[in-house]
Amino acid sequence: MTGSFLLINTNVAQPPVSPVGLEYIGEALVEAKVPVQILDLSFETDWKAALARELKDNEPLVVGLSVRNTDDCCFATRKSFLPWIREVVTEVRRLTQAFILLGGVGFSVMPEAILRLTQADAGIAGDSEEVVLALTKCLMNGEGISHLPNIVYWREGQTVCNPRVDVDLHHLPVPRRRLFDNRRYEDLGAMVGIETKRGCSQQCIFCADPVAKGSSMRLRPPLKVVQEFQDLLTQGISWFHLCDSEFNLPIAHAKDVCRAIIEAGLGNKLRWYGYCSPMPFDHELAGLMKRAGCAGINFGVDSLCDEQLSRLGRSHSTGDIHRLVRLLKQEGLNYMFDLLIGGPGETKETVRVTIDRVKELNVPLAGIAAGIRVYPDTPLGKTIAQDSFNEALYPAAGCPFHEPLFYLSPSLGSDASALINEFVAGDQRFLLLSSPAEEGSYNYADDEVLCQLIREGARGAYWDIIRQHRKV
Ligand code: B12
Repeated sequence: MTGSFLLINTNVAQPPVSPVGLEYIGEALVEAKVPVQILDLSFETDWKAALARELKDNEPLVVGLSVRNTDDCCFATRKSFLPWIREVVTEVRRLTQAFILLGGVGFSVMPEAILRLTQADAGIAGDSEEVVLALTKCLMNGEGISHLPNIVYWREGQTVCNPRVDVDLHHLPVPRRRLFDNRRYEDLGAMVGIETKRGCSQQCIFCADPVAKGSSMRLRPPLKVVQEFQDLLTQGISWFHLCDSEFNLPIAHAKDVCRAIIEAGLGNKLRWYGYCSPMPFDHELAGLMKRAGCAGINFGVDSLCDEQLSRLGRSHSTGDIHRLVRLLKQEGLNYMFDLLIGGPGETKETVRVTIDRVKELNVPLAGIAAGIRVYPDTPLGKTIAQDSFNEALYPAAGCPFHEPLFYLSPSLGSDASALINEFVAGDQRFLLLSSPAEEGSYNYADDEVLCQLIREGARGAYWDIIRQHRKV
Protein backbone atom coordinates (compact mmCIF):
# COMPACT_ATOMS: atom_id res chain seq x y z
CA MET A 1 0.00 0.00 0.00
CA THR A 2 1.23 3.52 -0.65
CA GLY A 3 -0.36 6.87 0.19
CA SER A 4 1.01 8.36 3.33
CA PHE A 5 -0.41 9.14 6.76
CA LEU A 6 0.45 12.10 8.93
CA LEU A 7 -0.41 11.31 12.55
CA ILE A 8 -0.71 14.27 14.90
CA ASN A 9 -0.76 14.07 18.66
CA THR A 10 -2.97 16.96 19.77
CA ASN A 11 -2.71 16.25 23.51
CA VAL A 12 -0.62 19.16 24.73
CA ALA A 13 -1.70 19.17 28.39
CA GLN A 14 1.31 19.21 30.71
CA PRO A 15 2.80 17.22 32.34
CA PRO A 16 2.55 15.07 29.24
CA VAL A 17 1.01 11.67 28.68
CA SER A 18 2.57 9.41 26.06
CA PRO A 19 0.29 9.00 23.01
CA VAL A 20 -0.01 5.23 23.20
CA GLY A 21 -3.26 4.95 21.21
CA LEU A 22 -1.92 6.94 18.31
CA GLU A 23 1.28 4.91 18.42
CA TYR A 24 -0.67 1.63 18.25
CA ILE A 25 -2.50 2.63 15.05
CA GLY A 26 0.67 4.14 13.59
CA GLU A 27 2.42 0.81 14.07
CA ALA A 28 -0.45 -1.05 12.41
CA LEU A 29 0.02 1.24 9.39
CA VAL A 30 3.79 0.78 9.36
CA GLU A 31 3.33 -2.99 9.55
CA ALA A 32 1.13 -2.76 6.42
CA LYS A 33 3.87 -0.70 4.70
CA VAL A 34 1.90 2.55 4.74
CA PRO A 35 4.35 5.47 5.01
CA VAL A 36 3.75 7.24 8.34
CA GLN A 37 4.93 10.63 9.53
CA ILE A 38 4.53 11.88 13.07
CA LEU A 39 3.90 15.36 14.38
CA ASP A 40 3.86 15.52 18.15
CA LEU A 41 2.35 18.86 19.16
CA SER A 42 3.23 18.13 22.77
CA PHE A 43 6.83 18.97 21.90
CA GLU A 44 6.14 22.02 19.72
CA THR A 45 6.11 25.62 20.95
CA ASP A 46 4.52 27.03 17.77
CA TRP A 47 1.95 24.50 16.57
CA LYS A 48 0.92 26.43 13.47
CA ALA A 49 4.51 26.72 12.29
CA ALA A 50 5.03 23.03 13.00
CA LEU A 51 1.96 22.11 10.94
CA ALA A 52 3.05 24.35 8.07
CA ARG A 53 6.53 22.79 8.17
CA GLU A 54 5.12 19.29 8.13
CA LEU A 55 2.68 19.93 5.27
CA LYS A 56 4.99 22.00 3.08
CA ASP A 57 5.70 20.07 -0.12
CA ASN A 58 3.92 17.10 1.43
CA GLU A 59 0.41 16.01 0.53
CA PRO A 60 -0.51 13.03 2.73
CA LEU A 61 -3.46 10.82 1.92
CA VAL A 62 -4.77 11.13 5.47
CA VAL A 63 -4.06 13.39 8.42
CA GLY A 64 -5.02 11.56 11.62
CA LEU A 65 -5.60 13.61 14.77
CA SER A 66 -5.87 12.11 18.23
CA VAL A 67 -8.67 13.14 20.57
CA ARG A 68 -7.59 11.62 23.87
CA ASN A 69 -9.59 13.85 26.21
CA THR A 70 -12.77 15.74 25.35
CA ASP A 71 -12.23 17.84 28.48
CA ASP A 72 -10.54 17.76 31.88
CA CYS A 73 -13.64 16.15 33.48
CA CYS A 74 -13.35 18.56 36.37
CA PHE A 75 -16.51 20.22 37.71
CA ALA A 76 -14.63 23.25 38.99
CA THR A 77 -12.92 24.10 35.69
CA ARG A 78 -14.99 22.39 32.96
CA LYS A 79 -12.17 22.93 30.51
CA SER A 80 -13.09 21.56 27.10
CA PHE A 81 -10.34 20.57 24.65
CA LEU A 82 -12.75 20.39 21.72
CA PRO A 83 -12.41 24.04 20.60
CA TRP A 84 -8.66 23.37 20.41
CA ILE A 85 -9.20 20.23 18.30
CA ARG A 86 -11.52 22.20 16.02
CA GLU A 87 -8.82 24.86 15.60
CA VAL A 88 -6.25 22.25 14.61
CA VAL A 89 -8.68 20.62 12.15
CA THR A 90 -9.39 24.04 10.58
CA GLU A 91 -5.70 24.79 10.22
CA VAL A 92 -4.96 21.36 8.72
CA ARG A 93 -7.83 21.90 6.28
CA ARG A 94 -6.33 25.26 5.26
CA LEU A 95 -2.94 23.66 4.55
CA THR A 96 -3.86 20.44 2.79
CA GLN A 97 -6.57 18.59 0.90
CA ALA A 98 -5.79 15.39 2.77
CA PHE A 99 -8.61 13.39 4.37
CA ILE A 100 -8.91 14.46 8.02
CA LEU A 101 -9.52 11.56 10.39
CA LEU A 102 -10.14 11.63 14.15
CA GLY A 103 -9.82 8.90 16.77
CA GLY A 104 -8.87 8.18 20.36
CA VAL A 105 -10.52 7.36 23.65
CA GLY A 106 -12.08 10.86 24.04
CA PHE A 107 -13.40 10.75 20.49
CA SER A 108 -14.88 7.29 21.11
CA VAL A 109 -16.99 8.56 24.01
CA MET A 110 -19.06 10.92 21.82
CA PRO A 111 -17.91 10.50 18.23
CA GLU A 112 -20.77 12.07 16.32
CA ALA A 113 -20.86 15.23 18.42
CA ILE A 114 -17.10 15.66 18.01
CA LEU A 115 -17.26 15.11 14.26
CA ARG A 116 -19.99 17.75 13.96
CA LEU A 117 -18.12 20.19 16.15
CA THR A 118 -14.75 19.85 14.45
CA GLN A 119 -15.96 19.31 10.87
CA ALA A 120 -13.31 16.64 10.25
CA ASP A 121 -14.00 14.22 7.39
CA ALA A 122 -14.49 11.09 9.52
CA GLY A 123 -13.43 9.33 12.68
CA ILE A 124 -12.96 5.87 14.11
CA ALA A 125 -14.74 5.04 17.37
CA GLY A 126 -13.10 2.32 19.45
CA ASP A 127 -10.48 -0.14 18.25
CA SER A 128 -8.80 1.31 15.19
CA GLU A 129 -5.86 -0.90 14.19
CA GLU A 130 -7.81 -2.81 11.52
CA VAL A 131 -10.27 -0.14 10.37
CA VAL A 132 -7.50 2.32 9.69
CA LEU A 133 -5.98 -0.12 7.18
CA ALA A 134 -9.32 -0.81 5.50
CA LEU A 135 -9.96 2.93 5.30
CA THR A 136 -6.57 3.55 3.68
CA LYS A 137 -7.33 0.93 1.05
CA CYS A 138 -10.74 2.46 0.29
CA LEU A 139 -9.35 5.97 -0.01
CA MET A 140 -6.51 4.84 -2.24
CA ASN A 141 -8.91 2.99 -4.53
CA GLY A 142 -11.33 5.89 -4.58
CA GLU A 143 -13.99 3.75 -2.88
CA GLY A 144 -16.53 4.81 -0.26
CA ILE A 145 -15.97 4.15 3.45
CA SER A 146 -19.56 3.91 4.63
CA HIS A 147 -19.46 0.10 4.93
CA LEU A 148 -16.53 0.06 7.40
CA PRO A 149 -17.14 -0.92 11.03
CA ASN A 150 -16.39 1.67 13.77
CA ILE A 151 -16.39 4.47 11.22
CA VAL A 152 -18.14 7.75 11.92
CA TYR A 153 -18.75 9.72 8.76
CA TRP A 154 -20.89 12.26 6.93
CA ARG A 155 -23.90 11.31 4.79
CA GLU A 156 -25.92 14.12 3.21
CA GLY A 157 -24.85 16.61 5.83
CA GLN A 158 -25.65 14.31 8.77
CA THR A 159 -23.22 12.25 10.85
CA VAL A 160 -23.53 8.46 10.88
CA CYS A 161 -21.86 6.10 13.34
CA ASN A 162 -21.46 2.52 12.15
CA PRO A 163 -21.74 -0.45 14.54
CA ARG A 164 -18.58 -1.37 16.40
CA VAL A 165 -16.44 -4.43 15.84
CA ASP A 166 -13.62 -5.08 18.31
CA VAL A 167 -10.25 -6.37 17.17
CA ASP A 168 -8.99 -9.73 18.39
CA LEU A 169 -6.07 -8.76 20.61
CA HIS A 170 -4.57 -12.25 20.24
CA HIS A 171 -3.93 -11.58 16.58
CA LEU A 172 -2.50 -8.09 16.81
CA PRO A 173 1.27 -8.01 16.44
CA VAL A 174 3.28 -6.73 19.42
CA PRO A 175 3.70 -2.98 18.87
CA ARG A 176 7.35 -2.01 18.50
CA ARG A 177 6.80 1.34 20.25
CA ARG A 178 9.28 3.25 18.15
CA LEU A 179 7.10 5.81 16.39
CA PHE A 180 6.94 8.33 19.20
CA ASP A 181 9.83 9.54 21.28
CA ASN A 182 8.92 7.64 24.44
CA ARG A 183 12.35 8.35 25.94
CA ARG A 184 11.70 12.05 25.66
CA TYR A 185 8.31 11.52 27.33
CA GLU A 186 9.99 9.73 30.21
CA ASP A 187 12.58 12.51 30.49
CA LEU A 188 9.68 14.95 30.85
CA GLY A 189 8.22 12.89 33.69
CA ALA A 190 5.56 11.04 31.72
CA MET A 191 4.80 7.41 32.35
CA VAL A 192 4.68 5.37 29.19
CA GLY A 193 1.33 3.67 28.69
CA ILE A 194 0.81 -0.04 28.04
CA GLU A 195 -2.34 -2.19 27.86
CA THR A 196 -2.95 -5.67 29.24
CA LYS A 197 -6.56 -5.73 28.02
CA ARG A 198 -9.35 -3.59 26.58
CA GLY A 199 -12.90 -3.00 27.72
CA CYS A 200 -14.76 -3.06 31.02
CA SER A 201 -17.82 -5.09 31.91
CA GLN A 202 -18.64 -3.22 35.15
CA GLN A 203 -21.92 -1.36 35.31
CA CYS A 204 -20.95 1.89 37.05
CA ILE A 205 -23.68 4.34 36.06
CA PHE A 206 -21.33 7.20 35.22
CA CYS A 207 -18.32 5.62 33.53
CA ALA A 208 -17.28 6.37 29.97
CA ASP A 209 -14.91 3.41 29.69
CA PRO A 210 -17.47 0.80 28.54
CA VAL A 211 -18.70 3.36 26.00
CA ALA A 212 -15.23 4.11 24.63
CA LYS A 213 -13.66 0.69 25.00
CA GLY A 214 -16.61 -1.67 24.86
CA SER A 215 -18.22 -3.63 27.68
CA SER A 216 -16.63 -6.98 26.96
CA MET A 217 -13.13 -7.49 28.30
CA ARG A 218 -10.62 -8.56 25.71
CA LEU A 219 -7.38 -9.89 27.12
CA ARG A 220 -3.93 -9.56 25.64
CA PRO A 221 -1.78 -12.66 25.88
CA PRO A 222 0.55 -12.03 28.87
CA LEU A 223 3.63 -12.94 26.81
CA LYS A 224 2.83 -10.19 24.33
CA VAL A 225 2.51 -7.69 27.17
CA VAL A 226 5.89 -8.83 28.47
CA GLN A 227 7.45 -8.53 25.02
CA GLU A 228 6.22 -4.94 24.76
CA PHE A 229 7.57 -4.12 28.24
CA GLN A 230 10.88 -5.74 27.34
CA ASP A 231 11.18 -3.76 24.14
CA LEU A 232 10.42 -0.47 25.90
CA LEU A 233 12.97 -1.35 28.60
CA THR A 234 15.65 -1.83 25.98
CA GLN A 235 14.80 1.67 24.73
CA GLY A 236 15.60 2.98 28.21
CA ILE A 237 12.03 3.34 29.49
CA SER A 238 11.38 2.28 33.06
CA TRP A 239 8.28 4.16 34.31
CA PHE A 240 4.97 2.81 33.03
CA HIS A 241 1.25 3.32 33.53
CA LEU A 242 -1.20 0.55 32.65
CA CYS A 243 -3.99 1.69 30.36
CA ASP A 244 -6.52 -0.90 31.51
CA SER A 245 -9.73 0.49 32.96
CA GLU A 246 -9.19 -1.87 35.92
CA PHE A 247 -6.07 -4.06 36.00
CA ASN A 248 -7.53 -6.68 38.37
CA LEU A 249 -10.56 -7.52 36.23
CA PRO A 250 -10.43 -10.40 35.65
CA ILE A 251 -8.10 -11.24 38.53
CA ALA A 252 -6.74 -14.42 36.90
CA HIS A 253 -5.47 -12.43 33.93
CA ALA A 254 -3.85 -9.83 36.21
CA LYS A 255 -2.03 -12.65 38.02
CA ASP A 256 -0.97 -14.24 34.73
CA VAL A 257 0.46 -10.93 33.50
CA CYS A 258 2.39 -10.47 36.76
CA ARG A 259 3.69 -14.05 36.64
CA ALA A 260 4.83 -13.57 33.05
CA ILE A 261 6.70 -10.39 34.02
CA ILE A 262 8.36 -12.15 36.97
CA GLU A 263 9.30 -15.22 34.92
CA ALA A 264 10.87 -12.99 32.28
CA GLY A 265 13.06 -11.49 35.03
CA LEU A 266 11.64 -7.98 34.55
CA GLY A 267 10.07 -7.49 37.98
CA ASN A 268 12.97 -5.50 39.40
CA LYS A 269 13.49 -3.46 36.24
CA LEU A 270 9.98 -2.10 35.73
CA ARG A 271 8.10 0.43 37.81
CA TRP A 272 4.45 0.62 36.92
CA TYR A 273 1.20 2.07 38.20
CA GLY A 274 -2.36 1.14 37.35
CA TYR A 275 -6.04 1.48 38.17
CA CYS A 276 -7.71 -1.32 40.11
CA SER A 277 -11.20 -2.09 41.24
CA PRO A 278 -11.48 -2.63 45.04
CA MET A 279 -12.79 -6.12 44.29
CA PRO A 280 -11.50 -8.77 43.61
CA PHE A 281 -8.15 -8.27 45.31
CA ASP A 282 -6.32 -10.90 47.34
CA HIS A 283 -2.93 -11.53 48.99
CA GLU A 284 -1.71 -13.55 46.06
CA LEU A 285 -2.38 -10.72 43.61
CA ALA A 286 -0.78 -8.16 45.95
CA GLY A 287 2.35 -10.30 46.26
CA LEU A 288 2.56 -10.89 42.52
CA MET A 289 2.05 -7.21 41.71
CA LYS A 290 4.86 -6.21 44.06
CA ARG A 291 7.23 -8.79 42.56
CA ALA A 292 6.26 -7.68 39.04
CA GLY A 293 7.31 -4.08 39.70
CA CYS A 294 4.05 -2.40 40.68
CA ALA A 295 4.90 0.95 42.28
CA GLY A 296 1.39 2.04 43.18
CA ILE A 297 -2.32 1.46 42.67
CA ASN A 298 -5.19 3.87 42.24
CA PHE A 299 -8.41 2.25 43.51
CA GLY A 300 -11.72 3.55 42.18
CA VAL A 301 -13.53 3.33 45.50
CA ASP A 302 -16.03 6.17 44.90
CA SER A 303 -17.86 6.06 48.24
CA LEU A 304 -17.78 4.47 51.67
CA CYS A 305 -21.55 4.32 52.02
CA ASP A 306 -23.23 1.14 50.87
CA GLU A 307 -26.43 2.89 49.70
CA GLN A 308 -24.38 5.30 47.63
CA LEU A 309 -22.20 2.55 46.16
CA SER A 310 -25.26 0.67 45.04
CA ARG A 311 -26.79 3.84 43.52
CA LEU A 312 -23.55 4.32 41.56
CA GLY A 313 -23.83 0.78 40.22
CA ARG A 314 -20.72 -0.41 42.05
CA SER A 315 -20.34 -4.05 42.99
CA HIS A 316 -18.19 -3.64 46.11
CA SER A 317 -19.34 -2.80 49.65
CA THR A 318 -17.81 -0.86 52.54
CA GLY A 319 -17.00 -4.24 54.10
CA ASP A 320 -14.93 -5.06 51.02
CA ILE A 321 -13.08 -1.74 51.39
CA HIS A 322 -12.25 -2.48 55.03
CA ARG A 323 -10.86 -5.87 54.04
CA LEU A 324 -8.93 -4.30 51.15
CA VAL A 325 -7.28 -1.69 53.36
CA ARG A 326 -6.24 -4.36 55.88
CA LEU A 327 -4.72 -6.41 53.08
CA LEU A 328 -2.91 -3.43 51.54
CA LYS A 329 -1.42 -2.53 54.93
CA GLN A 330 -0.26 -6.10 55.53
CA GLU A 331 1.32 -6.24 52.08
CA GLY A 332 2.80 -2.74 52.30
CA LEU A 333 1.49 -1.68 48.90
CA ASN A 334 1.53 1.98 47.87
CA TYR A 335 -1.98 3.12 46.94
CA MET A 336 -4.57 5.84 46.79
CA PHE A 337 -8.37 5.98 46.71
CA ASP A 338 -10.45 7.86 44.18
CA LEU A 339 -13.76 9.14 45.57
CA LEU A 340 -16.69 10.37 43.53
CA ILE A 341 -18.94 12.74 45.41
CA GLY A 342 -22.29 14.17 44.31
CA GLY A 343 -23.96 11.33 42.44
CA PRO A 344 -27.72 10.70 42.52
CA GLY A 345 -28.91 10.30 46.09
CA GLU A 346 -25.78 11.76 47.67
CA THR A 347 -26.51 13.78 50.81
CA LYS A 348 -24.39 15.86 53.17
CA GLU A 349 -24.53 12.90 55.54
CA THR A 350 -23.26 10.33 53.00
CA VAL A 351 -20.39 12.70 52.13
CA ARG A 352 -19.50 13.14 55.80
CA VAL A 353 -19.62 9.39 56.42
CA THR A 354 -17.39 8.68 53.39
CA ILE A 355 -14.76 11.23 54.39
CA ASP A 356 -14.80 10.17 58.06
CA ARG A 357 -14.39 6.51 57.11
CA VAL A 358 -11.43 7.26 54.84
CA LYS A 359 -9.83 9.06 57.78
CA GLU A 360 -10.61 6.20 60.20
CA LEU A 361 -9.11 3.69 57.78
CA ASN A 362 -5.98 5.83 57.59
CA VAL A 363 -5.92 5.70 53.81
CA PRO A 364 -2.63 7.36 52.75
CA LEU A 365 -4.15 9.49 49.99
CA ALA A 366 -7.68 10.09 48.70
CA GLY A 367 -8.63 12.15 45.68
CA ILE A 368 -12.12 13.62 45.66
CA ALA A 369 -13.98 14.50 42.49
CA ALA A 370 -17.13 16.44 43.33
CA GLY A 371 -19.66 16.49 40.49
CA ILE A 372 -20.07 13.69 37.99
CA ARG A 373 -19.24 14.18 34.33
CA VAL A 374 -22.26 12.96 32.38
CA TYR A 375 -21.61 10.99 29.20
CA PRO A 376 -24.06 9.85 26.56
CA ASP A 377 -24.78 6.11 26.46
CA THR A 378 -23.94 5.59 30.14
CA PRO A 379 -26.82 4.61 32.47
CA LEU A 380 -26.68 8.11 34.03
CA GLY A 381 -26.56 9.79 30.62
CA LYS A 382 -29.53 7.78 29.40
CA THR A 383 -31.59 8.71 32.46
CA ILE A 384 -30.74 12.37 31.95
CA ALA A 385 -31.60 12.18 28.27
CA GLN A 386 -35.08 11.13 29.42
CA ASP A 387 -35.30 14.46 31.20
CA SER A 388 -34.78 13.42 34.79
CA PHE A 389 -32.53 15.13 37.36
CA ASN A 390 -32.79 18.49 35.59
CA GLU A 391 -32.26 20.52 38.73
CA ALA A 392 -28.92 18.77 39.26
CA LEU A 393 -27.24 19.55 35.94
CA TYR A 394 -24.38 21.99 35.39
CA PRO A 395 -23.91 24.31 33.59
CA ALA A 396 -27.65 23.80 32.87
CA ALA A 397 -30.24 21.23 31.91
CA GLY A 398 -30.45 20.80 28.15
CA CYS A 399 -26.74 21.45 27.58
CA PRO A 400 -25.24 18.98 25.12
CA PHE A 401 -23.04 16.27 26.62
CA HIS A 402 -19.88 17.60 25.02
CA GLU A 403 -20.26 20.97 26.80
CA PRO A 404 -18.98 19.48 29.42
CA LEU A 405 -22.06 18.53 31.42
CA PHE A 406 -22.00 17.56 35.13
CA TYR A 407 -24.42 16.08 37.62
CA LEU A 408 -24.28 17.25 41.24
CA SER A 409 -26.77 16.07 43.81
CA PRO A 410 -28.97 19.03 44.82
CA SER A 411 -28.88 17.87 48.47
CA LEU A 412 -25.30 19.10 48.73
CA GLY A 413 -26.40 22.73 48.49
CA SER A 414 -24.89 25.44 46.36
CA ASP A 415 -21.24 24.98 47.34
CA ALA A 416 -20.21 21.32 47.40
CA SER A 417 -16.50 22.03 47.62
CA ALA A 418 -16.99 24.23 50.72
CA LEU A 419 -18.93 21.36 52.26
CA ILE A 420 -16.19 18.87 51.40
CA ASN A 421 -13.48 21.20 52.71
CA GLU A 422 -15.42 21.49 55.96
CA PHE A 423 -15.47 17.67 56.38
CA VAL A 424 -11.86 17.26 55.23
CA ALA A 425 -10.86 19.91 57.78
CA GLY A 426 -7.37 20.50 56.43
CA ASP A 427 -6.39 16.82 56.43
CA GLN A 428 -3.43 16.68 54.02
CA ARG A 429 -4.32 13.16 52.87
CA PHE A 430 -7.17 14.53 50.75
CA LEU A 431 -6.82 16.04 47.30
CA LEU A 432 -9.61 17.75 45.40
CA LEU A 433 -10.19 17.60 41.65
CA SER A 434 -10.19 21.37 41.22
CA SER A 435 -8.31 23.94 39.19
CA PRO A 436 -4.74 22.71 38.64
CA ALA A 437 -3.55 26.07 39.98
CA GLU A 438 -5.10 25.33 43.39
CA GLU A 439 -3.04 23.90 46.23
CA GLY A 440 -4.05 20.27 46.84
CA SER A 441 -5.65 19.75 43.42
CA TYR A 442 -5.10 16.55 41.50
CA ASN A 443 -6.22 17.86 38.15
CA TYR A 444 -3.22 16.90 36.03
CA ALA A 445 -4.17 18.90 32.94
CA ASP A 446 -1.67 21.77 33.01
CA ASP A 447 -0.62 21.58 36.63
CA GLU A 448 2.34 23.95 36.96
CA VAL A 449 3.33 22.77 40.47
CA LEU A 450 3.46 19.18 39.25
CA CYS A 451 5.52 20.22 36.22
CA GLN A 452 7.92 22.04 38.54
CA LEU A 453 8.29 18.97 40.82
CA ILE A 454 9.05 16.89 37.73
CA ARG A 455 11.65 19.42 36.56
CA GLU A 456 13.24 19.06 39.99
CA GLY A 457 13.50 15.29 39.43
CA ALA A 458 10.30 13.81 40.87
CA ARG A 459 9.10 10.68 39.03
CA GLY A 460 6.19 8.25 39.20
CA ALA A 461 2.42 8.51 38.97
CA TYR A 462 1.32 12.10 39.29
CA TRP A 463 -0.66 11.31 42.45
CA ASP A 464 2.42 9.67 43.94
CA ILE A 465 4.54 12.74 43.18
CA ILE A 466 1.91 14.93 44.87
CA ARG A 467 1.76 12.51 47.83
CA GLN A 468 5.51 12.61 48.34
CA HIS A 469 5.51 16.41 48.02
CA ARG A 470 2.80 16.64 50.69
CA LYS A 471 4.80 14.21 52.85
CA VAL A 472 1.73 12.09 53.64
C1 B12 B 1 -4.04 5.59 31.89
C2 B12 B 1 -4.91 6.82 31.89
C3 B12 B 1 -4.41 8.00 32.46
C4 B12 B 1 -2.99 8.12 33.00
C5 B12 B 1 -2.04 8.22 31.81
C6 B12 B 1 -0.73 7.60 32.04
C7 B12 B 1 -0.15 7.06 30.74
N1 B12 B 1 1.01 7.38 30.40
O1 B12 B 1 -0.78 6.34 30.01
C8 B12 B 1 -3.06 9.44 33.83
C9 B12 B 1 -3.42 9.08 35.26
C10 B12 B 1 -1.81 10.31 33.85
C11 B12 B 1 -4.27 10.12 33.18
C12 B12 B 1 -4.48 11.48 33.22
C13 B12 B 1 -5.62 12.09 32.72
N2 B12 B 1 -6.71 11.48 32.26
CO1 B12 B 1 -6.77 9.60 31.83
N3 B12 B 1 -6.99 7.80 31.35
C14 B12 B 1 -6.20 6.77 31.32
C15 B12 B 1 -6.89 5.54 30.71
C16 B12 B 1 -7.16 4.51 31.80
C17 B12 B 1 -6.10 4.89 29.57
C18 B12 B 1 -5.84 5.78 28.34
C19 B12 B 1 -5.08 5.01 27.28
O2 B12 B 1 -3.93 5.29 27.02
N4 B12 B 1 -5.70 3.98 26.69
C20 B12 B 1 -5.04 3.02 25.79
C21 B12 B 1 -5.07 3.42 24.31
C22 B12 B 1 -4.40 2.36 23.48
O3 B12 B 1 -6.42 3.52 23.92
P1 B12 B 1 -6.94 4.69 22.97
O4 B12 B 1 -6.28 5.96 23.26
O5 B12 B 1 -8.42 4.65 23.02
O6 B12 B 1 -6.47 4.23 21.51
C23 B12 B 1 -7.16 3.33 20.68
C24 B12 B 1 -8.26 3.99 19.85
O7 B12 B 1 -8.96 5.01 20.52
C25 B12 B 1 -7.55 4.46 18.63
N5 B12 B 1 -6.92 5.77 18.54
C26 B12 B 1 -6.19 6.44 19.42
N6 B12 B 1 -5.75 7.59 18.91
C27 B12 B 1 -6.20 7.66 17.64
C28 B12 B 1 -6.04 8.63 16.64
C29 B12 B 1 -6.61 8.41 15.39
C30 B12 B 1 -6.44 9.42 14.31
C31 B12 B 1 -7.38 7.23 15.14
C32 B12 B 1 -8.00 7.01 13.83
C33 B12 B 1 -7.54 6.28 16.14
C34 B12 B 1 -6.94 6.50 17.37
O8 B12 B 1 -6.55 3.49 18.43
C35 B12 B 1 -6.14 2.89 19.65
C36 B12 B 1 -6.07 1.42 19.47
O9 B12 B 1 -7.26 0.88 18.99
C37 B12 B 1 -8.20 6.16 30.14
C38 B12 B 1 -9.45 5.28 30.22
C39 B12 B 1 -9.34 4.13 29.27
N7 B12 B 1 -9.73 2.97 29.73
O10 B12 B 1 -8.88 4.26 28.14
C40 B12 B 1 -8.35 7.45 30.96
C41 B12 B 1 -9.00 8.70 30.31
C42 B12 B 1 -8.54 8.82 28.88
N8 B12 B 1 -8.50 9.82 31.09
C43 B12 B 1 -9.35 10.74 31.22
C44 B12 B 1 -9.06 12.01 31.83
C45 B12 B 1 -10.22 12.96 32.01
C46 B12 B 1 -7.77 12.35 32.22
C47 B12 B 1 -7.31 13.73 32.76
C48 B12 B 1 -7.83 14.92 31.94
C49 B12 B 1 -7.75 13.84 34.23
C50 B12 B 1 -7.30 15.13 34.90
N9 B12 B 1 -8.13 16.16 34.90
O11 B12 B 1 -6.22 15.17 35.42
C51 B12 B 1 -5.77 13.59 32.68
C52 B12 B 1 -5.22 14.13 31.35
C53 B12 B 1 -3.72 14.05 31.24
C54 B12 B 1 -3.25 14.32 29.83
N10 B12 B 1 -2.17 15.05 29.67
O12 B12 B 1 -3.85 13.85 28.86
C55 B12 B 1 -10.69 10.37 30.65
C56 B12 B 1 -11.06 11.15 29.38
C57 B12 B 1 -12.57 11.33 29.29
C58 B12 B 1 -12.95 12.31 28.25
N11 B12 B 1 -14.07 12.95 28.50
O13 B12 B 1 -12.30 12.51 27.28
C59 B12 B 1 -10.57 8.83 30.47
C60 B12 B 1 -11.35 8.23 29.31
C61 B12 B 1 -11.04 8.18 31.81
C62 B12 B 1 -12.52 8.33 32.06
N12 B12 B 1 -13.29 7.27 31.89
O14 B12 B 1 -13.00 9.35 32.43
N13 B12 B 1 -5.03 9.22 32.53
